[in-house]
This record gives sequence, C-alpha cells and structure tokens, in this order.
Amino acid sequence: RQIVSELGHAIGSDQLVLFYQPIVELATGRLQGSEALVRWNHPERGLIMPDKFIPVAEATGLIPELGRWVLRNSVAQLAAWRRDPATAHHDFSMRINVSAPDLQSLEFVDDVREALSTAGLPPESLVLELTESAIIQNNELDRYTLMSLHRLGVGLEIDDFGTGYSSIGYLRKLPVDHVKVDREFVRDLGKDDTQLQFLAAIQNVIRSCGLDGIWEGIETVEQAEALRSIGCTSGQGYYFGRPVSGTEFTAQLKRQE
Ligand code: G
Ligand code: G
Ligand code: MN
Ligand code: NA
Repeated sequence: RQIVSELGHAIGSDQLVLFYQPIVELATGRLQGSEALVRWNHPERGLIMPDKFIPVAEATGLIPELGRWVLRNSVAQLAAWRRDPATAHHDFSMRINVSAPDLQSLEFVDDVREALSTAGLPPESLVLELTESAIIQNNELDRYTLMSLHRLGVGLEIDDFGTGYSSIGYLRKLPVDHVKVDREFVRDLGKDDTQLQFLAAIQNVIRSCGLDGIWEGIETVEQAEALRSIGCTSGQGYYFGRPVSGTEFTAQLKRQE
C-alpha cells in the first residue's frame, strides 16, 4: 500500500524525528536518562505517531532499517549532549525501543556495537527496551542475540512489564537488567486500597531478582509520592515531562545544570 512505500522513502529522507522523554530518580527528581520515541513528520499529514507506522514497518520488513535509523540518531544525540559541557551528564543513559524482528537479525548486535563506537560512547550508556513478547519468543536466535547484547555491555530492559501472558519466572532467567512496569499499574493507583500494596509486591519481586524497576505513566505528584513511599526508585511520565523534540529536550537539560 501507499504508506509502505512512503515509509520506506521517509526513513531515507529525514522525515523521521526522535522525541525524548525524561526518566528520573523518584527521590530527588534528578534526570537519569531519556527514552527516544520516534515520530514521522509527514510532508502532507504532519506528525504521525509510532502506533500508526511501527506495526506497518514490523509487518513489511522495514523495521531493521527503521531500527538502525533510530539507533544511530539516538546515539548521536546522546554523544552530542555529552560533548557539550552545558548538557553533559556523565551517567545519563539513552533508551530505545527495539522490535521483535530486530532480535531475529544477526546483524543487529554488530549494528549496536558499530553505532556506539562511531559515537564514542560506552555500551552501558545505551539501554534497549524490549517487550515481553519480543523477549520471550523462546527461539535460539533471539536467545543468542540477547546473550550477545548482554556480553557487549548494553543495558537490556523489559518494557510494558506485566501486561503480557508470560510467567514472572523469566525475570530470573533472562539476561536483563531493568524492568519497566506497564503504565496500567500506576493508572489504577487510588482505585482501591490494595493497589499500592500490589505495586509494592511487584517492586519487591523486581528487586529480589536483582533488577532495577522503572515505573511509567506517572502523571501526578500523588502517584510519584506513593511509588516513592513503597521504595520505587525510577519513574517516567507526563508529571516529569512529556516526550519533546531534541531541541526542546536540550533546552531542558541546560536548565537542569
Ligand atoms: O511515543 P508513543 O508513546 O506514542 O509510542 C507508542 C508506541 O510506539 C510505544 O509502544 C513505543 O514503544 C513505540 N515506539 C516508539 N518509538 C519507537 C521506536 O523507535 N522503535 C520501535 N520499535 N517502537 C517505538
Ligand atoms: O510502550 P512504551 O513504554 O515504549 O510507550 C511509551 C509511550 O508512553 C509513549 O507513546 C509516551 O507518549 C507514552 N507516555 C509516556 N508517559 C506517559 C504518561 O504519563 N501517561 C500516558 N498515558 N502515556 C505516557
Ligand atoms: Mn518503551
Ligand atoms: Na512501556
């Protein structure tokens, strides 16, 4: 269809843009990193959100090319922030979303290694966000790719945790470092008295597996405070900042210093 050829063209002609959303330390509000979120700046239709074109890219084989574009550009942006003394945060990391088909490509690990070395960044400055379904496909190639990425030293994160159909047993088995808990859990805070205890139990499971939990979808100060009160350390959401353009995020970084 038309969108497929247009998207193929868009990737090669600077129509994609990355927005960035802050990830903060809940206790202090200190910036820990950002998640890169792609948008398509279509010449006629304006800014198109990823839920409209990522599934198309996944279904039509465009994902590896789109993923490489996101990888290179996000890492270049992080390097630029680190180079400029006005925006340099030494332990600030970049998170990118990785699609299931990316893990099935043997070149993906090489792409990641090359993007980091071109940008002159250490592997731990990049965190790859993978959905439960991408990570639990249980095939040898995915497992091999995951282990290779882990050995390379990039951070691995399970995204949208808790919404899939997989068991929590894999938290102890997979080579992941971070778990981003799906925003539906925070959204339901305040619906009844037991929800906060339920979130505390999730956080305890994550911690007891030696993993770092990131809580997304935080929209109010009350939600941030409640999460902090049960020992959650990292968060993301409109309360701390919406996804914004690179220019705007750079301005926010400068204000933080
Ligand atoms: O930015 P927004 O909240 O609209 O993102 C919607 C969905 O699109 C999220 O699930 C997010 O993970 C996904 N997404 C955003 N950017 C990218 C990207 O660069 N690559 C992939 N594969 N998915 C992305
Ligand atoms: O699936 P993933 O976690 O990558 O999705 C990120 C998406 O979540 C982005 O589209 C972003 O716009 C959205 N998002 C980020 N913070 C919030 C929030 O506080 N509330 C809601 N409803 N969506 C959010
Ligand atoms: Mn994500
Ligand atoms: Na998520």
